[in-house]
Parts: sequence; structure tokens; C-alpha cells
Amino acid sequence: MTAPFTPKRTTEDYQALDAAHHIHAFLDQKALNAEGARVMVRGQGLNLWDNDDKRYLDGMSGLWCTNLGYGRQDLTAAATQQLEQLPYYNMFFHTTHPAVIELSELLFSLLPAHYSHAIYTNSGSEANEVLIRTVRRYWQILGKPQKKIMIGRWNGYHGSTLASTALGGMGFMHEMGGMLPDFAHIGEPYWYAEGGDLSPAEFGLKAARELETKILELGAENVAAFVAEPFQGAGGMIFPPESYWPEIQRICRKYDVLLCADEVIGGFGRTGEWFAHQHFGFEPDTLSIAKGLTSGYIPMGGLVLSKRMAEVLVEQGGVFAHGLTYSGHPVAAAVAIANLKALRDEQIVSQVKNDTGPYLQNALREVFADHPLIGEIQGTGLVAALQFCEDKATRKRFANESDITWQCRTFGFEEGVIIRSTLGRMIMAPALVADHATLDELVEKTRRAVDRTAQQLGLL
Ligand code: PXG
Repeated sequence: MTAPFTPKRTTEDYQALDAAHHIHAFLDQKALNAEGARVMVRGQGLNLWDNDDKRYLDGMSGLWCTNLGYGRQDLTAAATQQLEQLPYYNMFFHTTHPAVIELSELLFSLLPAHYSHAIYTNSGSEANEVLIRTVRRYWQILGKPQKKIMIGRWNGYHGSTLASTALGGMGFMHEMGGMLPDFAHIGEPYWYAEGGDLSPAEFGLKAARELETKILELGAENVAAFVAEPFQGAGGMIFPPESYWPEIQRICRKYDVLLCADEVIGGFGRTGEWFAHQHFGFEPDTLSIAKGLTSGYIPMGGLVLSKRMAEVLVEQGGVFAHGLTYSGHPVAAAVAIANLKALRDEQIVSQVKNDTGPYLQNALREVFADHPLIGEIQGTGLVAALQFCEDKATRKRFANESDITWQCRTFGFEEGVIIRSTLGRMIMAPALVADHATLDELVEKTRRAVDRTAQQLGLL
């Protein structure tokens, strides 16, 4: 355990200074300032403590990233050693360094064999920026420069930089100056909300075939790639029906459109497989990675390329005019190596698949299957969503569902658990090192938050 923590300033002081200097993510700043941000000061395992020493069980792995939990000495030691030996060097002008080389050797030993090359970044947004440029360059080299439209999905999330915002499907982000030409979107495979009378399998095919319609509308000769999260994260933890991904893959192959998986959330063990596309059984041409690559201890992301794409870029491409100062940063690479070794050598990914994942999924279904507020429970491994509904029989959703899930999240904080609210769903994605007792605590505290929400609505 870490030493007892002595706050340096009062929470009120921190909050006042925070309000004076920061624009926070995705929030009404004025409203936040009136309320005061929670000041988090330390973490251990899945536990976080705020400045007043209140403990929270972190059911979201930070922002879907602290896959190994907090307080890992092996990751700290890896960073310290690398900082002492070589805190910075780069991959420009004919140089490289051992940390990034060894990271790639390890990463590609964990990936399916048809991937061979990586371009490293500092974040998931940057990974997707690199994706867009790499895909366009790939088609240029092959003599098809007009193939540059990227198709994403409504409510997909691929980052907050300009092009990743345009690629994502958050309408309210597009409206704030976040749209660009040559991006298009299709619907999300959200059966609960949009499936109507169709079975999930029928709806999965229908949702996938929207891609074919969109490709034909735009002209296959103009479409570069389809990009999506294997399961949608920030947009509500939507698991597509099983029929969805095979059909998407068939359509991409038929029209010579690259299939790009955003694995920023799904990668590195979340579903019980190393990568989420393996859970859903399809074979993307590229993978965008970040978050769990370093368990969030230090920023790092990247774009993984199939051999087929890498061969074109390397053998036929000449100069690819692209590079970031911190691509493959040695300290980030050293932390990523320690992180991947721990996930592999402590059998954490297989434990999620065979033990803790099924344990959490069963517990959630036992507790919430008959709950009046919960219409659907989705998830696998250590990621799950609870769909809120007004009427279970008809799958009717509340008109003000975002307000209701936000209230549930607030109750969660009061109960000492951090779970995420999205449109009409509550999401959890605890660190992959969670044991049964911690998962019991997560489910029990979530139950209390959901019950309090249901009581407020007069449903319990
Ligand atoms: N792709 C996906 C699938 C993501 O979830 C990004 C790209 C962008 O990564 P960076 O590292 O640039 O943030 C993300 C990020 C949430 C939440 O509340 C999700 C993300 C970020 C912040 C909050 O669900 N995902």
C-alpha cells in the first residue's frame, strides 16, 4: 500500500484554482465551476481516493485505460529506468532506439500474424488522424487517389482532434465546427433502440447493409475505408448482433474498401481476447490502439497495419511525409512493454475470458434480469452495459434518458462507485485485475445506485 496521504491544499482551494484555469472536457464549464470538480489524489488496485480521503471503486478503469489498475510498481520501475537511461530519442532522420523496437517485437507476438507494422502516436485521437492519412496515402500509391472518403458510424467515437471528430459520429461535436469533407456515416447497430420487430440477427444484417447502400451512393471508387469500434464505447457500449461483423467484412471485401477497427477501448484484454475484433471474429486491415497499451500510466497510441498495407507503403510508397516528435517515445514504450508483459505473463487476459469475465456477466444478469428499470444487459469479459427502459415489454425508452442515467451516476458516486452514464445506458469497464470480491462490490454498489434511481422514478 502507498503511504498515508496528506492533502497539500483543501479541496475548496483546489476547486477554486481548477475553476480559474481549466476548460474541462465535454462539460458546461460554468455549471461545473458552481459545483466544484472532484479532486482525485491517489489510487491503488481498483480504488481511488479523493482529497477528503473518500474511497471510490473505479468501475471504469479511469477512462477505459487503467487495465492493470493503479499502483503497479513494475510499470513505475520501467518508466524510471528508461528515464535514467535515455529519456528521449526519436525515429526521425535514420535513428531508432531499443525500447520501441522491443515494444514492437512484443506487440506483434501478441497480434494475429497478418499484422506487421506500427506507427506510434501519443493518443487514440492521433492514432485515428494517422489512420486517415495512411489510408489515403495507401490508395494514392495504388493509383486510386480519388478513393478517400472515410465512412464511420453515427454515435461512433474516434477522438477529439478535427479529423477524428469528423470520422466519429457525434452530431453535437460536428455542430461545433467538427465536420470536414470526405467523411460519411451510417447508423449504429443498436438493436434495443432501433431493431423494431426484427430479431437481433435480422437487425444486424440490416444495419450492416446500410454500409453497402452508402458505398453505392458514394461510388465504391471514392470510398477508402469503413472505420468502427468493434463494440461501441463512448456512444453507449453497444454490442452489435453476431450477424453484423461478418456481413460488414463481406461488403468491405466486395467493394475493395479497407476495414479499420478502432481498438482504443476494446484492445488489450477488455473482452477476454487480446483484441475485440477477435471476439467478434473479423479481420480488420488496420487497428487503432491507445489506452490499455500502457494501462494509461503514460500516453501512447498507435496504428497497426496489416502486412498487405505495410508492403504497399514500404515497397512502393517512397517517402511517407508524416512524423510526430514523440512517436515511439522511449519512456512510453518501456511502460508499454512492462504492461504487455504483465498482461501476458500473469495470464490476465485469459483470466478475464475464463474466470472474472463470466463471473461479472453472470452476477449482473442475476441481479438485474428482473429489475424494472433494466431492459437489456450487454457485454462480455470485463465490459458491460445496463440499458434503462420505461417499459420492458415494448423496449420503450425514457424521453429524458440521459438525465436519468446521469442521476444514476451521481448516486453511484455517493455509494462510492464510479460507473459511466451514456445516453440511456450505464456502463462499467473495471480494471482487468479485478478479483471476485471486487466485482461483487462493483455489482452491489451499482445495484444500490440503480435502485435509488428506480425509487426516484417510482418504479421500486
Ligand atoms: N477511439 C476510441 C474508440 C475511443 O474511445 C479515442 C479513440 C480517442 O482517444 P484519446 O486518447 O485521444 O482520448 C477514444 C477515447 C468516455 C470516454 O467517457 C471515452 C474516450 C475518451 C474519453 C472519455 O467514454 N475514448
